[in-house]
Amino acid sequence: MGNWEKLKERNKLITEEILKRDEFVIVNHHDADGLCAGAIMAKALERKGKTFENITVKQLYSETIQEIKDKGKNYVFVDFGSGQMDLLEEKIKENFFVIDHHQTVKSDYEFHANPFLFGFDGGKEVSGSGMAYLVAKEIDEKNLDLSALAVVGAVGDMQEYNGKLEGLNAGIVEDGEKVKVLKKENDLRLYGKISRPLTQFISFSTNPVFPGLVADDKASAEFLMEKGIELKTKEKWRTYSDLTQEEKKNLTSSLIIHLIEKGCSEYIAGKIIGETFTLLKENPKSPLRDAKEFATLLNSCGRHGMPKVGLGVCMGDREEIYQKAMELLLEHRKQLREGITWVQQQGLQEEKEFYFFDAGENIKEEIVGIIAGMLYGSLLVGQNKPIIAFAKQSEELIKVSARATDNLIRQGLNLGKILKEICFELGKNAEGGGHKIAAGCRINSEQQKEFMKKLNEKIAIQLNK
Ligand SMILES: [Mn+2]
Repeated sequence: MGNWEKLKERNKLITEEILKRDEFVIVNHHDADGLCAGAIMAKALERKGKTFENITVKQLYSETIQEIKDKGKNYVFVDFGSGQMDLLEEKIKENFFVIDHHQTVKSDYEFHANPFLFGFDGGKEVSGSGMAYLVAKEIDEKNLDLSALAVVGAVGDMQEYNGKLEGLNAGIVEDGEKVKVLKKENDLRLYGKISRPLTQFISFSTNPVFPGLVADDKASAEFLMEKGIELKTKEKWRTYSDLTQEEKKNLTSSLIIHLIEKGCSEYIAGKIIGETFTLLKENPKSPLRDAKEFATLLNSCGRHGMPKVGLGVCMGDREEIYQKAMELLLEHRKQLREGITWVQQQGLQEEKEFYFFDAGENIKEEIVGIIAGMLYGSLLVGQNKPIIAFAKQSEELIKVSARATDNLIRQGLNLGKILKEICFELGKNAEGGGHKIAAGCRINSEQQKEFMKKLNEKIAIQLNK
């Protein structure tokens, strides 16, 4: 069990120190959670009249720290930093704060907030943006409205184990309900409830993929009509959000039955229902209304080199920057579909202890991890081994993304720890780490074979084989 008093004490200490200082550089990760964390920190500082700038980076590699270390006076690292405490202390001395939820290296540094230091599980109880939110709440009670962004970050980091947000995340949801920025419901958890016509809602679904209906609008339309669900009202295509309660129930149970009939386990099929989070201040027709779609929109910005667009949306722009984000969202969905299709055509390869695919230059390194995660929903792979994805990062470097299932974690798997260890053993430019269930690193191209060999060994040890 986590010690909330001690974590709160740490957040207070950080808050007091932040309020004494000015001229901040907020350094955040480029995924949805990182952007939300960066925006929460920015809002909290802005509301206190502090000056700041945001820097978004793909990863906190040692040369990244070197590059940014003279950009400002005080640094707040959000959604990463815990795995690099030694480097930060060496290069930035005491002019920095780390607010993170990834697994941490040993450090006694004072201005470091991380759930693992206080007995909470940063893999599922709180995200990077959740941690930033808890500090923002210490900075000012008025910041309760930022809980909506913290929930977007948690959903973006896929923290809804067993279909719901638990632990510190659940408290953040309560804050959001209290100040009426959030509504929690039990509902279907597919992407595009607001933004996609019903047929595409089913045929485009990648998490999970519906066998026999995937990428087939005609089959999806027939499936819907068989269930008595009208596709159109007058001339307008209906979306899931347009359906009556009765129709929603009917569609949900039909989809679950369809998955089970096609050989999907009841556990996986059941996962399409769970908690969903509505952002009450957003336009009902906007993808920002749903936390999952908001997170996908942010990933589209950050992971495709446009983090400023994502941050702009988080900070409140609903005009030009928002329009740009909507364009990026379309492109992102297209690249994910192409990536999944590519892996489906190539087939996954199987090692003793893991599945893998090597995308080379066929899938961008920024989204290869998302695609690896989606594969568990695709029925292409069993749930019994982690999935490893390789993609080319540069001439010399390969990006590695690793994903696992809840079940493997319960059996003792810890991908973040394994990748960190292997990188340490490989040396050279190999660096990485992360969560038990999702982690990443980079290695030199010629290290790939050795990497796979070590990976087989270490997974077997953790799973007691
Ligand atoms: Mn995160």
